[in-house]
Amino acid sequence: MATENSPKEQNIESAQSPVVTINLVKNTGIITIDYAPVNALSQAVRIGLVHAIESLEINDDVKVIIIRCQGKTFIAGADIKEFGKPATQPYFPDVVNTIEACSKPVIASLFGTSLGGGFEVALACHYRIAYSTAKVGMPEVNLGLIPGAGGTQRLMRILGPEQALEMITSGRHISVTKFTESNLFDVITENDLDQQSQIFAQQLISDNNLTPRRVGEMSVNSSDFDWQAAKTNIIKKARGKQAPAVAFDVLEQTQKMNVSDGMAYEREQFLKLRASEQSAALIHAFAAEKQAAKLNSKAQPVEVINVGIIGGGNMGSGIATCFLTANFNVQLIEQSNEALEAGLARIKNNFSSNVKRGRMNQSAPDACLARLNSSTDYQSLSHCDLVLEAVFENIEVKKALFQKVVAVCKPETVLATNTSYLDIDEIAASINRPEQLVGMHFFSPANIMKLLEIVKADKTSEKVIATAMQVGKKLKKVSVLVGVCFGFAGNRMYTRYGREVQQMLLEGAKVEQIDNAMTNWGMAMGPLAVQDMSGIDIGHSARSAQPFPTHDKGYFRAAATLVEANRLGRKTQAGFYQYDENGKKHHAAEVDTLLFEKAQQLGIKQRIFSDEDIVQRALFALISEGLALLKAGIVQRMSDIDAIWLHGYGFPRYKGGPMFQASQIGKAQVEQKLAEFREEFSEAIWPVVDVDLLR
Ligand code: T1G
Repeated sequence: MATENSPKEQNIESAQSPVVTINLVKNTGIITIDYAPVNALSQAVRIGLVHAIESLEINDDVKVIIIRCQGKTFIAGADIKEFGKPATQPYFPDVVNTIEACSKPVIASLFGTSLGGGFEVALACHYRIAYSTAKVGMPEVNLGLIPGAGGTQRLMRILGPEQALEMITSGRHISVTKFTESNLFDVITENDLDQQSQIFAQQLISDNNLTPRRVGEMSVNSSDFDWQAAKTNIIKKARGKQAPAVAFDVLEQTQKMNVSDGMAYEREQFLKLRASEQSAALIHAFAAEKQAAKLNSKAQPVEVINVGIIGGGNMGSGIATCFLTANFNVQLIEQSNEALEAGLARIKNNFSSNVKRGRMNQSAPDACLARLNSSTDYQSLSHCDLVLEAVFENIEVKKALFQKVVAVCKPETVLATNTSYLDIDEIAASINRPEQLVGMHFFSPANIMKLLEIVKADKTSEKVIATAMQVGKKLKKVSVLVGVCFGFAGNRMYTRYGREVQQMLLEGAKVEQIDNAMTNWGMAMGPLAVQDMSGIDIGHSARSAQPFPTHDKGYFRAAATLVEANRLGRKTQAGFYQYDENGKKHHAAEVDTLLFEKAQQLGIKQRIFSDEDIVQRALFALISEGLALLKAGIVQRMSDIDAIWLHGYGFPRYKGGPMFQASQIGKAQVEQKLAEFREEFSEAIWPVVDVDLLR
């Protein structure tokens, strides 16, 4: 936060590090960290900080020290780019201890997001001043870690074990204004932060209040805290993640220790987690998301302000909700006034549910809805920079619709289709500006799911791709660029995964066994419960529009059998499971019989499955299809597939994604397992793939 009052009076010395500088202003030594993009604690920053503290400590002109940052945020944590490399000195806990041990008061000036190691620096300072919009958090659990430089110790001392555990095990970023009841911040200000920090420093000097106030010297007040209840709750919420339970253990074990013993225990546990597969997977997931947003081209996006959305059904209204939330103006189009009313009602309902679930504050929907217009007339799209269709999946309907759109829109309007399976090249070929058409494939519910596949058709221009990616970023989606094929990247892999699940049902695996094996492994939902939820007939009719693969006699026959028996899923209270009037699912004996009979009829041999057999079949189907997609250039990079699976299909983040799993298993073993499946089920079903693409 560079302001007019940024300290620039007297540069007393240039620090050893180019990213940390020291200035002297009226007996305050001001340390400025300037390391874009987020002032992460790289080795250069750590060296600079230690040097700055040490040199200001021995400078007799300095009475108080302020640590501040340049750019858009205070320190956002350890430098994730250094993870996986050998640790370098000065080690971060030593840096933090040097700050706390300083004999002169040190003030931290917080703005933006002070996270992880950044928040630990602030906790080691003797005073904390925060800008009112600042947030703080310990997001280490999201990387499979716990705070590694005294964060567990100092936070527990300031906030008590309950709040500290909540922050550390949830990883949430919390507004500083939520801490007005605690001693975490000395000042929370809406005024110029540098000026306020200076005023605070001058007050300390004029009061001669120059003895550092160290959090590390406080004791922990945990007398009436119910550790056992907290543990049960944390383990339940962790759903397979290790780090929250380790964080709990560290706080519980160290509550009576002094800070240095507590930090030693914390460090020991931190280093164990650093070496864990879960942490590697979660760090991979973080990098995969950032990487997915990067395009190879230098094309500049066009600015999008006005967005037309055609179709106000579940998908269209969800998409409209996203755009409105992200400050775009939306023009909603429907075929009739009744359909329009229903679409508007869905959008309003999405906003009410956002408020109800605490995702939005009470007044936010009104501002969003004020940017929404609606019409049945395509002419009202004439001013739109982007027009996106979300009508039902019929290529002729979509082609006719885009004819009407191009007749009224500007030549530079970006045209987007939200199809899940249709051939975008064919739609593009039907209009006179194919370079303007792109796929923007949202996942249902569109206002909740983070994934957005940006589909590049043959003729889509780079500018249009860049625009779609930028729009995705503004919508706060994880946008991944993919090419055209049946189902694009995500649904093509999902089809392969579903195929194996269906096949296993015919080979004798039971519905509950498959779902439990997959959810115990970490998938958010079992694949068969998912099908019941979305409607078994939906996938069935999409598949029926394609030629049936003649080499594959069991191809989705389980689903077809259920559709024939009118077991369509939750909507008929009968699918792979039976549903009671409260929507609770139960075993469906009829399904066992139907599937057994179908298997007999098809001549498919029955076998006993272990949970591991089930997981391996499903996972290797994903790996195999992922490698095929990479080879065909449908995705740019292996990690893009992981980003897709983490955000669109409930793949456990702590397992990194299917391709990360493949890398962990290793090329040789992947090759061998795929060969075994090929041997058993034929090359047509388990084709040869290029395992060398694995990194
Ligand atoms: N290290 C290195 N680079 C980082 C980074 C970090 N910690 N955080 C963000 N970046 C890069 C990011 O890759 C991107 O780069 C750019 O900054 C902008 O990010 C010892 C163990 C800070 C809230 O987990 O939550 O401290 O893609 O696009 O939406 O206990 O990034 O432009 O090349 O996300 O404004 C704890 C993770 C580490 C913070 C900014 N810290 N980062 O969000 O921009 S562990 C974190 C974030 C730790 C100690 C431990 C967000 C953000 P590029 P962005 P944004």
